[in-house]
Amino acid sequence: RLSKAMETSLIKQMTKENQASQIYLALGIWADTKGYGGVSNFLFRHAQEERNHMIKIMMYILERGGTPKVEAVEAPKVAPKSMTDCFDLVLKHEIDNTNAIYGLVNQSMEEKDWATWNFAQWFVKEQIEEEKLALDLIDKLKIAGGDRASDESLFNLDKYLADAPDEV
Ligand code: OFO
Repeated sequence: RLSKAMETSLIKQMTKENQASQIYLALGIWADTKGYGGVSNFLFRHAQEERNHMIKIMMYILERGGTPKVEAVEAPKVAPKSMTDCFDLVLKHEIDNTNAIYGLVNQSMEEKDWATWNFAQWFVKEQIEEEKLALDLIDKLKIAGGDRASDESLFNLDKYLADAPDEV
């Protein structure tokens, strides 16, 4: 059974995933209004993924005899100045989330809650993927010419992201 402290931390992480989902939606809206339908489609799909992460934690809390809570999330304050800025925000956000996951791993070790430790490993692995994805985006944009990329290369990047396969 989950300790009260662990239940609280897991609920906090649920909220963080929900917040992440909103941030990706906001970034996706920004990309769409700038005419990058492929990037926005990619970000919207990622928003869905973050929501799935929230649900995954919710189900785990229930499974372990705890009571999850759906908390309020702040309206995302993201206003990218450029595509580079947009992708930098994605990376910064994912690094911040990785740190939060490490916090859960530390707590589970301190409490010798091996079930939660095991559960959190899925997220540790997922964060490797998510950071890699964000770094890839930044690299691809750099290759395309960064903020001075030609319309054609941004068009190609946009198309590439529209077709990028979904992850878990
Ligand atoms: Fe983007 O990550 Fe959830 O956990």
